[in-house]
Parts: sequence; C-alpha cells; structure tokens
Amino acid sequence: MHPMLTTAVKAARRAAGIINRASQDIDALTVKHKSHNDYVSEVDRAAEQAIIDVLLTAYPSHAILAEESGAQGDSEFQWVIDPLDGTTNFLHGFPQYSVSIALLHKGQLNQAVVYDPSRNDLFTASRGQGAYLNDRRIRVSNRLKLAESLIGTGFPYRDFSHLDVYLAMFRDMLQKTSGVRRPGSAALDLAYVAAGRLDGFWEIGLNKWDIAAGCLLIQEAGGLVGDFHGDDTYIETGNVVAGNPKIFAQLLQILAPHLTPALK
Ligand code: 2AM
Ligand code: CA
Ligand code: CA
Ligand code: CA
Repeated sequence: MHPMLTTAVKAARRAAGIINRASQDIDALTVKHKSHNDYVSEVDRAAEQAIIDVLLTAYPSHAILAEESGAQGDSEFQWVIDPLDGTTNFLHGFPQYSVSIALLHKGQLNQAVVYDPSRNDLFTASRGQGAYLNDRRIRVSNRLKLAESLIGTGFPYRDFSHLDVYLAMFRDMLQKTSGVRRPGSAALDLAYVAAGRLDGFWEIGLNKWDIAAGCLLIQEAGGLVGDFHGDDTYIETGNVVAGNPKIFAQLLQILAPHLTPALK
C-alpha cells in the first residue's frame, strides 16, 4: 500500500473509533444547528481533529480542506476530509455513514479512503492501482441496461433552488430504472458504485469533501464520473453523475432534458 494511503487509513480508523464509541450513547451528544437541516455534533469535530492530527504528524507540510474546520496550509498536496458523512443518519442511530479522506496532488485525485464503521467496510484506492474493499479488488457492476439498474441519489436538503428540476429527474428515474435508493452518505454511495452494489448515482450540489474520495474509488474500479454534461467540473460544482460506463452514458441521457442553464 502507498505510504500516504496507509496514513489515510490510520486516520480513518482513528476517526471511526471516536464515531463508534459515541454511537453507544448518541443521546448524550451535544448537537449544534448550523442552519436549516444542517447539524454538527462534537463527534464530527473530534473525528475531524483526530484525522488532521494523524495526517499532519506524518506530513506536516501538507494542506488540509476539512468540512468543519475549513482550509489550512498551502502545498501541492491537499487532504480533503469529511470526518462523518451522513451526520443526520448517525444522530438517529441509522447505521449508514462514513469517514471520507482524499489526497489531491496538484489538484488531481491521488489517494482515497471511505470507511463505514458500522459494517467495517474499508474502501481504498491509489491512482493507477485499482480500488479495494477490505483488501479485495473491486470493480463497478457490468449491468448494461438502465431498466435493470439500482441507482443511488441524494435529496436536496438545504438549498432548494433546484428542487423542481431534481424532482423531475427523480420522477424519470423511478420509471426508467429498477430502483432508486437514498442511503444518506454520498461518500458511501459512491463507494457502493465502485463496488458494484449500485450501478449508478446522481446528485446536485454536493461538497468537495463529500465526493473527492468516492470519485477516485469509482475511477479506479473502472467506472466514470462527471458533471451533468459528463465533463470534469464535478469536483467544483458538486453536480455528480457516476456509474459503470454503460449506465453513466444512459444516466446523462435521462438527465439531459431536465438541465437548466444554472446547472452545469
Ligand atoms: P454530511 O452528513 O457530511 O453533512 C447527502 O445528500 C449528503 O448531504 C451527505 O453526504 C451529507 O453530508 C449532506 N447532508 C448534510 N445535511 C444533510 C441533511 N439534513 N440531510 C441529508 N443530507 C445532508
Ligand atoms: Ca455536515
Ligand atoms: Ca458530507
Ligand atoms: Ca460531514
């Protein structure tokens, strides 16, 4: 394993320890309301600090972008961290959440970890080295037809400016796929696409820390990721379409008629 990936795994496991301990007594947690439907708990913050400590101890000169504490440092290496993706699920004891850590080198995805502490599912990838689930190589599914596919998504929850567009997309997907799932952790949804547990995924307006690691997992598992035009802007816009190559193309086709100029 690449030494930087080993460090990322160590950081993710450290965070998972904090999350697992806290999950024993979620009612005891202090929860803050950031804005409508946007919660942060002391667990998010403690897990994030643990991750940053592990990463900066190993690589003191590296830069960080993390959900709860923002950006720090200036380096061609930047770690992008979501310490707890799926906080709403976590706070309800609904066991679908993850730790997501990615390393970008000169803006290019280089290393990725998505860890599901409830199931002990560790997804990892290094650029050019394939994607793994607990040390076994994973590949995207080989399903060819959208009509037979299981598709993941995330609902708009705070910014409702694209709600009508989203619901029109959703309506179409319900009728043209074998099923749509909304598990609630975008990082884990993308890892599931990499592992072939989902055939595809789409969502509007995610954050960089939700998607960075998952996108490398999918690419290293033989899948495709793009914005709604199939282009490369998804890391910046957060508009993500992903899937095995066949389903990716069909998803873009279904979504195209719904696009507005505001949606790249
Ligand atoms: P978070 O838990 O790290 O904030 C799914 O659509 C994504 O949106 C998740 O990755 C989740 O990341 C984020 N999100 C934030 N608040 C949410 C909410 N109230 N409901 C659903 N998703 C939320
Ligand atoms: Ca959050
Ligand atoms: Ca998130
Ligand atoms: Ca989070």
